[in-house]
Formats: sequence, C-alpha cells, structure tokens
Amino acid sequence: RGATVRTRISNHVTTLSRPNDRPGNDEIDALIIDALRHRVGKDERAAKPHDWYTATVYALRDKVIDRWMESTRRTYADGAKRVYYLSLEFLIGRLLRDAVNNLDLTGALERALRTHGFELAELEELEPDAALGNGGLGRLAACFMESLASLDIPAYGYGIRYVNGMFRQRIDEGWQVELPETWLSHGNPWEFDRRESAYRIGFGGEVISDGDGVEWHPAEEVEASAVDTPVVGWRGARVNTLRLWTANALDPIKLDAFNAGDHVGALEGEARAASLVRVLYPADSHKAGQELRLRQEYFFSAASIQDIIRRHMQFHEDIRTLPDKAAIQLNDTHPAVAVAEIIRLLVDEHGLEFDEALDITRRTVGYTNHTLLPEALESWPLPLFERLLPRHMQIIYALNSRVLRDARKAGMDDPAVAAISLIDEGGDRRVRMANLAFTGAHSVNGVAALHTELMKQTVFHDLHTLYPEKINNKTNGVTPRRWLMQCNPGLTGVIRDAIGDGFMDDTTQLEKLNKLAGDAALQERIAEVKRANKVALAGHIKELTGIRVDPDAMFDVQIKRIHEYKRQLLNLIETVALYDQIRSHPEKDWVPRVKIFGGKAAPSYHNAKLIIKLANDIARRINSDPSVSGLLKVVFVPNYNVTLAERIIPASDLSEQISTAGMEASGTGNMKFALNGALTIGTLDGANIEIKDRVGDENIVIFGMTAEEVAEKRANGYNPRAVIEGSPELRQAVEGIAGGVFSPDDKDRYKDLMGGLYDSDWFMVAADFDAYAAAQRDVDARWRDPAGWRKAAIHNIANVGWFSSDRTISEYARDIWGVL
Ligand code: T68
Repeated sequence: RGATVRTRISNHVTTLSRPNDRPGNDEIDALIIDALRHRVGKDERAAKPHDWYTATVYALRDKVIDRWMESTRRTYADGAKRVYYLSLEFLIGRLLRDAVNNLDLTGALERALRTHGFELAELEELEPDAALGNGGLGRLAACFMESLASLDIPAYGYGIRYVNGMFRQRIDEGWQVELPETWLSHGNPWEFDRRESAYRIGFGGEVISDGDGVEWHPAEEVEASAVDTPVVGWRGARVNTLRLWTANALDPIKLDAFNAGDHVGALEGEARAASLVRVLYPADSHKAGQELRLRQEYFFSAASIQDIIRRHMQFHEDIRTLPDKAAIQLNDTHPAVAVAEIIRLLVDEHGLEFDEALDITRRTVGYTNHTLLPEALESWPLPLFERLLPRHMQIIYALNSRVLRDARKAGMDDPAVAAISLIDEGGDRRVRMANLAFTGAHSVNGVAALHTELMKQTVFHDLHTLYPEKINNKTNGVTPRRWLMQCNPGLTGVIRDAIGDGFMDDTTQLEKLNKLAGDAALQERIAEVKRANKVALAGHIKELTGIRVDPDAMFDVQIKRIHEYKRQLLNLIETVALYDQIRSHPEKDWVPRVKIFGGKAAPSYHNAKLIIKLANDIARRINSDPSVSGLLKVVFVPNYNVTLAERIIPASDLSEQISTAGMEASGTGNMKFALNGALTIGTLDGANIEIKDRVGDENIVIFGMTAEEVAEKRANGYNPRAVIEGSPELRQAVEGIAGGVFSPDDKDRYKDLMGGLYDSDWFMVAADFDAYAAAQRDVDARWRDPAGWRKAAIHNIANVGWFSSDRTISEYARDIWGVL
C-alpha cells in the first residue's frame, strides 16, 4: 500500500490546494520587488538576471518562513517525536523549482516574473546545483528529506556544509579533469546562519578518571555552527530543517602571534577549522581512509548529537525519555561514531551508568547499510582513532566487551566472535564502524530485498545470528515530485488528463494507467511528450558536446557513478560489438541508437577514469564513421549531476541497470527511469528485482547471472579467457579495444584494462556478455513494434508508484522510528 501524503496534515494547517489560499501575482510580485530593493539592494532597472533570481528565492523563502515556524511550534506543542537523519551527504541539486512546485506557486510566479520580462525557467538556470554528495546515498538522503516534510513528520537532516561539494568534471581530450565546484561563490539565498546554535567539538588530548568519573580534556577544539535550509513538503504540508554544520576557530586570530609578526601562524586555527568543512570526499562506495575524513565524521556527528540532546533537555528535561522523543538514523557508517558520542554524553555529562546509557542509545539509533563491497566498509586504524578520540575509544572497548560477552554466552565459536568484534584483530588493529553501528542500534536495514538477504548471509552473518531481530529491509524510493512532476511536466499533464490528479498525492494510483496501456490515443500522447523531451535533450547534447543526435533514434542511457561493478565496460564492449556487426552486415534492419553515458570517477580510481577515456575514444571513432551514421552514435555527457539527470531521464527510452548481480545494493536511478516511461535492461540485482516483480516480466528485459550464480562461479573457479575465446563477438570487440583500434594515438592504452578481463574479470563482464548482447537484440525487436514498446512503457509508469520515497519513509516511520 502506498502512502497518502495528505492524510496526516492536521486540520489547522492550511493546505495550498485551495485556490483562495494561493497568492495572486501581486503578492508574490510585491515580495520579489521588496527583496530586490531591500535585500539585494538593486532597483528594477539596474537589476541583472542573477539579482532577480536571488530576489525570487528571498520572496519564496519569506513565504516558507511562516510555515516553517508553524511546523516547529506544532511539534513542540504536540511534544511529538522527531526524526534526525544523520548523513555526511545530501545531494540536493537545485531547490527553486522544488520549493515553487511544492508551494503550488508555479503559475503565480511565472506570471509575476513575466511582467518584468523574465521566464521562471531562465532564472532557474542561474541556481547552482548543490552537490553535497557523491551519488545514490546522498541523493537518497535528499529524497528522504522531501518525503519527511511531505508526510508531515517532524525531522531534521544533519550534515556538513561543504564549501566545495562534488567536483566539476571537465572532459579534456576524453580524459576526466576535476575542478573545484564553487557553488557558494554568489552566496546562497536559501540558507539561514544560526550563530546561536554553536557547539564546541574536541579532538585529541587525554582522559582523566578520578573517583567521581571521567573527564576528557581535548587538545584542540573547534566550534560547529549551524546553517539551516528549509525543506518544503508537497503542498506545503510541513517545512523541516536541513541543518548543515560549518566550522569556526574558537580563537579566530591569535593576536599575540600576529603582533609578534607571525601573521600566518596567527590564523592557523581558522585554517584548521576551515579545512574540516572544505571538501566532500569524492569516493563513492570506497572508504576514504584519511584522518581528515574521520575528523569530519566526528565533527558533524558530535555537533548533531549535542544539538539533539540540548533540544531534548530543553523541552523534556529527563534524558531517559530520549528514545520516546528522538529517532536518530545513521546514513551508512559515516556517522557511526555518534553511537559512542551519545553514550559519552549520557555517562560523562548526565551521570548515567554505562548499561543504561547503552540501552537508551540503542533504542534511539537506527543504522542503514548501503553496500556490501568490502572496500567500502569503513574501519580506522586503532592508533589513529585513539589519538583523535581517546574517550570514544574507551567507550568502544566497553561496548565491545558486552557484545563479546553476549557472543560467548550464546555459545559462539572463536571465528564468529572475531567476526563480531568491534575491533579487527587481523593485521594492524582497526575499529570496525559497521560493527559499531550494528551493535549500537536497535535496527539495521538494507535498501532492497536482495541486499538485505545478502547482508544476513555475508558481512553481518554472525552479528545477525547474535541479534536476529535487528536486520530489516526498507527498499529505497525516490520523490515523485522532483523525479516526475518537476522534471517531466509534459508526462505529468498527460497522466493527469488520463486518470485525474490523485496520483500526485498517492503514486500507487498510477496503477489506473494499466487498463489504458493499450489505448492508442494515450500511447500517442505519451510518445509525443517523450519525443519533445528527446528533442530538448538533443539540443542540450549539441551544446555540451557538439554531437548531433537524432531524436527518433532510441536513447539508450547509462548515467551513474563510474564503477567497475556497475559495468559501464560491459555496455561499451557491447557498443563496439554492435558497431562491428553493423559494419559487417549493413544490409540488416538495424535499430538506430544513441548510446548516452554520463558519470564521474573518483579522482584516484584509475580504471574508472580509463573507462571514461574509453567511452570518449569509442565515441570519437564511431561518430565520425560514415558507415554507421544514422544508426549508431555514442555520447559521453560531461559533468553528470542532479540537474542533468532531470533533463536526461525524461528523454530516455532504455535504462541500463547492468551491475554484476549481488553488488548494487539497490539503485535508485532504475526507479526514476521507469517512472518516466523508459524500459529497463538489467540484471537481477538490487531493486531491479522488485521493479521486475511490479512491472511484470514482459515489460522489462532481464539478462545474466543471478547473485547466487555469481557467487558460485567465483567460488568454483572461473576462466574468463575461455569465455572470451568462445564468443566471437566478444573476442573481436575486446581484441579491437586492446589492440588500439580506438586509441590509434596510444595503442596500448587499454591493454591492461582488457588484460584484466582475461585474467580475473571479477565483475563477470565476459561471463554475462553473450546474454547481454542477446538481450539488446531483444530490445531492438521490441523497438520495431512501436505500439508494443509504448504499451510496455505505460505499464512501467503505472507500476512503479510503489517506489516513491513516501512509501519508503512511511515504512521507516512505522517500523524503525515509531512516529506513524
Ligand atoms: C549507494 N551507495 C548504493 N555510496 O551503491 C546504491 N559510499 O545501490 C544505493 O541505491 C544507494 O546507495 C542508496 O541506498 C552509495 O552511493 C556512496 O556514495 C558512498 C560515499 C562515501 C563512502 C562510501
């Protein structure tokens, strides 16, 4: 059952659905002009487009503030439990359209701006894309914030206000070049500085225990200060807060040093503080490992926990009622040190016994796991951890001794006990953050059904045996406001005409489209919208890359972080194989395709960067070969981000979700594509499985090994060389790439990359190749039957309403947080 977003809006809240509540042009216009004059400081004639953009945001913010305060007052008055979502990443993208749409002000604002000669869409382009995240994990946090507000659940998101978020990607001669993205360079009109909400965060130093207790005397301290951004729910249901921490030195300038002539040393404290919030670590699904990263983790976790406890004590006075009033969700292990921080505050500052503190902590905390990849599981060298956080280290030992005691009591053997331990004793001793999060939480959830099962069988096997009630599944979702209504107004309009607007409050109502899937008129209208979106994207691609693509060709899209397990390489090799086939059999009835790739590689991830270069090398060769022109084009879109996704997804025909089975925890792009009427070609991995179950086997193209088969093949010895040699198409493509067909300027460029396929092929590219190629020919066959394709597209739209993040959040609220 889907969540209906309006059911919880209490009577005294005005929803914006009533027409008389909508401000006319005059009100919003007056707010904009006032902001332009008094806050931007420009008069209408002197104002530049950017000034109008800023004034528009200020005007909207003013409309939001009353609701924001009202939401807060209501929560205090009800004494309601709050949700705190701790995440080192929030990949928010632009906020203007989100706020306008959720406040139902689109029409009024468009009219107001037109009287000054501006289009809303034009001003939207001036907003920087806030990329305080890497990929899926960060974008999920942003969708969750929007759904929490839409479901009228009191919530705070807590994170870091990075000065430089995700880097900007430039493609130079086909290579990725990373540039700093300066999203704050023109100021950020959405945010509110909360200097009064500031906390001291300590690092290092020593722990002194005497008869009365324990005192931690940090060697250094910085101040964390809050910067708030309002998050508006659908129809203005509620406005929640995204609270991002920035850092200041306690002593911004050491005057004695300055006066003594040490002008740089005098500012060192400020520089150290600034470095904490300077950059987002750009490695997705990979641990960062540097000391600064651990400092960032503790900095934001400690500030958030202090803020949560201060708020609790202010209104409820008794720390023991914390679990009744606060639910803290850890987005992966990045905030796992919060477990130790809560216990520390309860024991050292509130005078509780350790066991009671642990019980309160566990009842308050939930942990979400997003990956099983061993290279992504965080652990910190014990000496580093102890040097930076000596008191937390003691607390982790105390927690560990209780956990190990439980394990022994349960009769577990040595290997099981070693696997459960919070300390990895193999080699250099390390603190295992996943084990800390697991043992410090009452709930541990995976993000798709398969992923949750694999958690139980693999990384958390022994912890699950010891604490079988903790692991639960919460399949991911995406917000339909951003990922359907805002990014695809054309499709939204057609759906509305077909089934009414109930789906806007409950996306499971999209199911009403199922019985219209065969309706030729509806198929036609949806196809027209898709074509218009493709024409717009083609124009954008021309602008970005200079490449001309045909909007009538199939747009076949793989956009996501570049990672070997996501297998962009499988797609690229198949592209080369197709290219070879078209040239050998020009007489065949080939389906014209545009292969679109986009995504960033972690700067230190050699193979991922090489895959980007390969995509660009393949594109250059194929796009300039007249023998396939009109049949095959390859595009690598630079600087893939949320804003680009909003343009590409509504214009896509085919969604590539082809990870090695068992490796993609869920995927969320897969949901966005299906919601916008693309068909999926995918493996039985992550949420693809659940998408297949909902859209039906005949409306999705599944290929390749299952997770079980992958595990089996890895265990029983897999010979990729034999596989490559046994598949003529694969062999020709791999040999071509390895031999320099696509890199005449450096014939050996891809020798090692291809060599890796022959030698180990961990990601099973070769093993799945023939199945993938066959599935692509099946896609061709479907495309040749336009009515069949369109019908399948409608069934996709109709049946993925369940993947709304409103549904996901309702499940967290009910099962983990106890707030619904
Ligand atoms: C993603 N994880 C999963 N991690 O890969 C994806 N990691 O399957 C899932 O849909 C998504 O989470 C949401 O659940 C990530 O995006 C990271 O970005 C990351 C960042 C830093 C360190 C480790």
